[in-house]
Amino acid sequence: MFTKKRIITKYENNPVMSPSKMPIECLYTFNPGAIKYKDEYIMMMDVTTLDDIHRIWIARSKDGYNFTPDPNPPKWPAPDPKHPEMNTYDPRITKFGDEYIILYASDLGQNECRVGIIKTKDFENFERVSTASELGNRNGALFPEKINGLYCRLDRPFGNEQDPCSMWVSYSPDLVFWGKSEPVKFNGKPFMDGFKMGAGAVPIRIKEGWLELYHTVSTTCNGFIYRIKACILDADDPAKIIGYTKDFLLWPEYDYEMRGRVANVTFLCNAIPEDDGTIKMYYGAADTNIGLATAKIDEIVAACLENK
Ligand code: BMA
Repeated sequence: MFTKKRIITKYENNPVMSPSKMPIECLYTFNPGAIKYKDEYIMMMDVTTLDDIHRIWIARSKDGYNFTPDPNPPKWPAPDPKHPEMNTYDPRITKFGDEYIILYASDLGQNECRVGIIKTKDFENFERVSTASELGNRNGALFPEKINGLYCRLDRPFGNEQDPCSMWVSYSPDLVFWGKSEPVKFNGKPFMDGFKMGAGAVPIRIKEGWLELYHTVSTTCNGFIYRIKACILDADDPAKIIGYTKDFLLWPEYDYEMRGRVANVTFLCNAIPEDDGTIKMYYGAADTNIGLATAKIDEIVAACLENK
């Protein structure tokens, strides 16, 4: 059956953030981690400065639609000298107890990437947790609670960005040492959706397990297209997919999503649950802008359960 209507609605005044809204000249503003903190929406964006370095920069909003970037980027905790980093991007924010733990891509170049981990209590002061794990990993998304006594994250081990790679689950006793890694599976087999795929949003606890909005990449004659789908992961064994959406939920269709640093990209790092059962998604568009999209959690869950 064909889905009759789209589940995700894009905000009519998108994009909510673009390079022209920044207090400095910059190349791109995209792929934010996003969360509600006190009475504000916080976005930790990838702001690529004129030297082509990807830096994390915070923007804040009272209403979730109008964002004001901070005058300066946050003071970023120094990396371990053994694992220097140049670019920092794709931050995913997890509220864990009274702390916010941020997993991000820490790289020295496109194919030299690790998952870096920092934390904050106030989005003003940040502290390093671990410089980074093993080389050749990205798209780290920490679950908001321990699973079977261990920290748990989604990640995406990869060799070369041009090669197929998929979503894995890894565990840690201390957020520093990671192991027990295994690919996410559907019906007992490693799950692959598209040419390559990886975590999008930090998983959200629902009664059926964990809702995960992931990115899936298709190839075309003109390059990759990044689109968003969703799956439900088992509550106690998150390497097990219970069901996933057959249809794409979010895809590039407007100019601000189709033209920019990398054309045809919609990319997600967090989805923010609201009290009315909806989620807000601040998504990167063409690696250049940030759009806002909303959806009802129940409708996404139902679409996942149609395909078990
Ligand atoms: C991925 C990440 C994202 C980016 C996407 C498309 O590998 O680097 O930051 O949005 O590629 O370029």
